[in-house]
Amino acid sequence: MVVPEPGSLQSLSLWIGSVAMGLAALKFLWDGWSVRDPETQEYYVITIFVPAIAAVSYFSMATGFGVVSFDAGPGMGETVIYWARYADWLFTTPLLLLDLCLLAEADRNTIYTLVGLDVFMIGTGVAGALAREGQTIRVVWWAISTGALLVLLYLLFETLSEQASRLSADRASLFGRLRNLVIGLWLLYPVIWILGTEGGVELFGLGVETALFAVLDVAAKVGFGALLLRSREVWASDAAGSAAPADD
Ligand code: RET
Repeated sequence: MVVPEPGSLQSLSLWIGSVAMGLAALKFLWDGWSVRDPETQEYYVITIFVPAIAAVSYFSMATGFGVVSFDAGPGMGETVIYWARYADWLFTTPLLLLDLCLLAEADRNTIYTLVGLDVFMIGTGVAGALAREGQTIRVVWWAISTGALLVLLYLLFETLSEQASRLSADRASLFGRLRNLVIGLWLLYPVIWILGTEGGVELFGLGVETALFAVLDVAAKVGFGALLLRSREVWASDAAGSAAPADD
């Protein structure tokens, strides 16, 4: 077990991440509590689980359970890996995609393809993170994972956007904003990974890397969720008898 040193940038980022995610989950839960319209509830159920899962993942990393240290082989040496992030991403990234797909009224095959690519991306990413065969093999895993990300983002941009263009102007525009947020933020993950300690380039250390991932995670989960749920009138407008918007 490798407990991040109390007071270090790593430890601070993880504790702040955990509290921020926990508070966001509670806020979304609070806002969604009185919702009765099933379609609206669907977005709340999905979106509440995203920060809730992240909160426990961050807690596990801050307390030393979600982190391992091992000899990663040639070009790497002793390496500290926060494996709990991948457990978090494995569940939360498909949930975020599901939100986008619901909003775009995507067909089932598009949903399966996106979720499949996403699980493939996180799966190959964790293989790279836990690889002990040295830096070259890690870079190969990274390239495979990044390939899946690029195809996934292309599908968001093409297929899903095409399906969203048939929606009302308001809904299509909200979809466009959320989609751009996803494309912009998700592309930064492989960059941090390869330039940081996982890829072995070590342009910055584990402290900076942990802080950068924390900022990205909060933006990609809480920023995304808040924007989606705040725009409830856009997707709940045609749902009969939908509850009044929550007080913010
Ligand atoms: C990894 C491994 C290296 C290659 C790629 C990766 C992509 C990760 C992504 C994560 C997104 C996480 C989100 C979390 C919070 O909500 C796994 C770093 C491509 C895109 C959005």
